[in-house]
Amino acid sequence: MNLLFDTLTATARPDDLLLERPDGGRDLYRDVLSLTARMAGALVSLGVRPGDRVAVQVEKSPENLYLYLATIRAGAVFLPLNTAYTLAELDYFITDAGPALIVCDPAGEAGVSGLAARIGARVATLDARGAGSLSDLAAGQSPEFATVERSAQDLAAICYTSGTTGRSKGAMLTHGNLTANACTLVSLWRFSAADVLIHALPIYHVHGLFVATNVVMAAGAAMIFRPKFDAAEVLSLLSRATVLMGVPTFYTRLLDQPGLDSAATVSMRLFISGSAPLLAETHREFAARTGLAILERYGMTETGMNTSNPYQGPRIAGTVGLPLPDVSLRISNPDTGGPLPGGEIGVIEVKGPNVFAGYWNMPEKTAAEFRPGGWFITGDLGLIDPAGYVHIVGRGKDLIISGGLNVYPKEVEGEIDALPGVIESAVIGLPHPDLGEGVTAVIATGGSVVLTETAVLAALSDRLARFKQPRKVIFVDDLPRNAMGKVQKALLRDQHSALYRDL
Ligand code: MLC
Ligand code: AMP
Repeated sequence: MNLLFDTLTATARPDDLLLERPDGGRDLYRDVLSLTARMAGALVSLGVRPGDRVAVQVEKSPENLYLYLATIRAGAVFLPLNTAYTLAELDYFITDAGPALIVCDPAGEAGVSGLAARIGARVATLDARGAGSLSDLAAGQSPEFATVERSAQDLAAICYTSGTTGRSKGAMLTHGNLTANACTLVSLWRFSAADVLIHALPIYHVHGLFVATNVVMAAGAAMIFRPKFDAAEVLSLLSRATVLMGVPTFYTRLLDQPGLDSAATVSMRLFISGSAPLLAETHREFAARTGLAILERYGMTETGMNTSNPYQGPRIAGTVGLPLPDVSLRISNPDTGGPLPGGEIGVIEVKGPNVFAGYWNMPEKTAAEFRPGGWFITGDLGLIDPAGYVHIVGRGKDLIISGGLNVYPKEVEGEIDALPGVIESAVIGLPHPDLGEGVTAVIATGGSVVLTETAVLAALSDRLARFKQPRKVIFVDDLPRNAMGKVQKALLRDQHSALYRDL
């Protein structure tokens, strides 16, 4: 058996709908079997063997999803990459992961081929409409494929997640991790074959790729598959759907739609939010407009989902709910790892079948992020209240979350500090009405200002993905430091907290 692929295709009947395509076409579960067979055949003909990595940086399309499923079916390891990454960023992931095959957009083929040649990888293409050399090759393959045997410990995916220091780390997710989390969520969130999910998230991160599609498929449910989030369009789709999964920005943008009310959401049974903190105010406004309480959950690339507000029972604004039934969660002293009594703030640690198998090629980093007994240190700060609900109160890690995407200040600071005229920089996240946090650079120039915001942003444009680039740049003579000489980011955040207030 192939644990993940079999789990994702076991529930539905062949004639059930899997997805409505962006052009209105309908793909049934039966099509999934033949399309992924052809795609898996194409992978094998390109030299992909079980255990090989298949790196994928392509626009969202049903074919991109089938490529994920075909990779799993062929026993290989899926490695999704944000489409916003520049070639400079891609270089690191490709070199680190050593994929056998890189699938990219035809527009990026020339650049990617240069990287691929260095490591001896093959290249195939797939565009936003699902066309390209990979689809051409798949079209000539058999609609039958002998699915490769895979069990719980085998790798299914590597998802890169940036580190607080140093370079990104590839979180190794196994068949067991993804299957356990999907099955737990199907039952907790009461998914059934009758559900229709509006899928408007990207599929290069765990939220859109695993939480959304694995849960839908494990339940034999359907999805309306959109290339990206558009609030007006999602509003118009609500009457044909039952569930939406999104980051908080989805909900603040939906609230800006005058048509969002209880009539518009009458067929919806569940709105789920995660990947970044949902403001209690957004939760309340949404409930007031629609009569429905958004269900907030908490997860990470390394762990999938860890906690969720209940399906039945109070969904409490500002909390991420209770640990999932098969996840153990504790709060520890960040320095010693010692247990803290209920109600005290410490670092959140988790353990369970959802927790990843370690970082690709980084045994020391892996060891450093686990406590004895297999507890994974999330780096998030939180507490457990008397009712057992987990509250996230901050981050021990220096991380900015913009529109649900993680930005590590150190990476941005490294690029800025290399620019002429910069003495040093501090990159901080400031409250942003649309993105949750806006990436902001504070640059010390020692008083001799020759740099402009435009020049800084232009210099970063081919170095960093757009979502990592500062929304605003502030120039100062010097950065504030504490007695230990450490830059006082909290002070900078306080000083500039209103920067985006009037957007
Ligand atoms: C796009 N841009 C962003 C951005 N997304 N900038 C900052 N932060 C973001 N998240 C850029 C665009 O390139 C564009 O650049 C400009 O901002 C405005 O674009 P937009 O049209 O307003 O953005 P849009 O395409 O609508 O995207 C916003 C978004 C999207 C929030 C809908 O980013 C999104 O779908 N986010 C979800 C991310 C996600 O799936 N996270 C899950 C990670 S998994 P320009 O140059 O044109 O101005 C995880 C674990 C867990 O965290 O628990 O789930
Ligand atoms: P990623 O590395 O992209 O997987 O991001 C995981 C991080 O997102 C977590 O460690 C948290 O800091 C944050 N996160 C995810 N869900 C929530 C949530 N509901 N509330 C607050 N933070 C969240």
